[in-house]
Amino acid sequence: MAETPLSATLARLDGQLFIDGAFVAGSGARLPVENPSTGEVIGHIAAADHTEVEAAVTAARRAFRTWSRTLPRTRATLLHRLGDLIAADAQTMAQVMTVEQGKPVNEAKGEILKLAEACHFYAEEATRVHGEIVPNDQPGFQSLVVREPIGVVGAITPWNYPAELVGWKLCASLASGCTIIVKPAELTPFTALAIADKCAAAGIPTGVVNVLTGKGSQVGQALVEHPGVDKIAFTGSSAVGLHIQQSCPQVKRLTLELGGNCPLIVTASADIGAAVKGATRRSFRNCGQICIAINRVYVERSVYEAFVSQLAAAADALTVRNGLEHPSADLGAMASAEPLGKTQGHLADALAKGGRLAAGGCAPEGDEFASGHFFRPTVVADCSHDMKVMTEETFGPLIGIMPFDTLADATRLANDTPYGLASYVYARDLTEIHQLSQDLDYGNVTINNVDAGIMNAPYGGRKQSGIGYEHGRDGLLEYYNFKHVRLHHGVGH
Ligand code: TAP
Repeated sequence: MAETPLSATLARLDGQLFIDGAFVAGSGARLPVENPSTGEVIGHIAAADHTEVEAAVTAARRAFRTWSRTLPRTRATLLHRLGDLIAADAQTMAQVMTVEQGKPVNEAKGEILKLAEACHFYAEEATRVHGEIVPNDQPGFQSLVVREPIGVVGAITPWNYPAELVGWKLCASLASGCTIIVKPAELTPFTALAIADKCAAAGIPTGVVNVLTGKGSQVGQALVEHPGVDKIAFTGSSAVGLHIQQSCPQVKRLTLELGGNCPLIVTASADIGAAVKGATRRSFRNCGQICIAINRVYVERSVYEAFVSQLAAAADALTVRNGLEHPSADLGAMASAEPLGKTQGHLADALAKGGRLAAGGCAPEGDEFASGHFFRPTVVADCSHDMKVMTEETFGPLIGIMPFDTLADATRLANDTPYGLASYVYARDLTEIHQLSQDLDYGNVTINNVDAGIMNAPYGGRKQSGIGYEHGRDGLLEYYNFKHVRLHHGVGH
């Protein structure tokens, strides 16, 4: 078969680790990586062993000495170059993502281009981080508060956004002067390795960026426990986030971006068409495998049936296809059998407890779908809070809906969760809007839109959804320590 840019890229990255500026064939066990649309093995990752983890940490520590002192302007130039190289190769990088993760190529390309944008955003922020001069209580003293990069970052990432969730940590590290070791999800290693390839091409100095593949419980855990890693930047499930926090043997900086169970409230004052459009996008994009996916909807009773029927029709209209062969499909395959099984379980639970199936509920029919992890976008109405779909993160193309009578009821139900990542409101009444933006106990509240994560605003969760922020100036500051320099100069005595 003729070699394509996709097959050439996969062949080049197969079984590789990226340590100290070079790709090296890993010496540990090979683990297969499957295309979730077909079940075909597209390559293997090497499970990094103890020696390889040590080599990456040593390289990152050594590189930190010079990278942390490199002028911000120089780091910014390299980040801009990285953004340009990623954008220039977006099509092939998107195809790599599609064959390991399942999302359609056009959606994957959008993610790659957002990664390129993040490089440019952080490049500009890099030159604007400044300290403070703090008033003193005696004459003759000056207090400077300076910001210094933390050190070596261990970045542990999930499979749902294989480029952006690596990218935010990578860009913040590069901008701040930290060095980084990325441990991507086992399901989606090749996107991370392709990003490392671009870092090398951009001229980012050796050792500043490293990628170790392998199992989270071994390679990820080794980074968590390593005294040479100064900060863990983790995105993933709340269970693993808690485990990382509890198993870290040294005091270490942590940012934990964890799971969600995100509600949407639609009041009778809302533009129902806009609410349906927003719910369709934020529930089913990437097959619902988004930490900020709308999992559950509370609709004021007078507009409840209209909302249910319009959302069901919108869900039925979405196309589900193999995302490599059909780049513009709405949904591709789910990333693996695990989220698909959880989705089916939550659906069965809801239907057994009295939920009404309004759309979907099964895999699409046809040979194209026989070997992949496909599922139709699914809407269940008449739900209650004894159902998993309303109380647990499904992480699949399933949404539960229930009616409410008072705003206080809707708010109570929306906050009835250990999570606090994102919440959504559609309403046009100004009092309702102010009330809900005040009362919803979430790190993100979006009103009459469903895009919580913009690059220049802090993005993070509360409660079991995490600690710390990514994006924006606040996200970048997570990669710095403060230092107070109190200087006695004697002037003014
Ligand atoms: P997890 O199972 O938690 O895995 C995330 C990463 O942690 C993977 O790289 C995994 O490696 C690694 N890992 C597993 N056990 C580990 C351990 N003991 N020590 C160190 N690392 C370990 O999550 P997932 O299933 O990939 O992703 C879905 C979850 O991520 C959802 O809950 C979703 O809400 C959350 N998420 C949150 C956000 C934000 S911004 N809050 C964004 C996206 C996703 P392996 O792949 O090898 O298991």
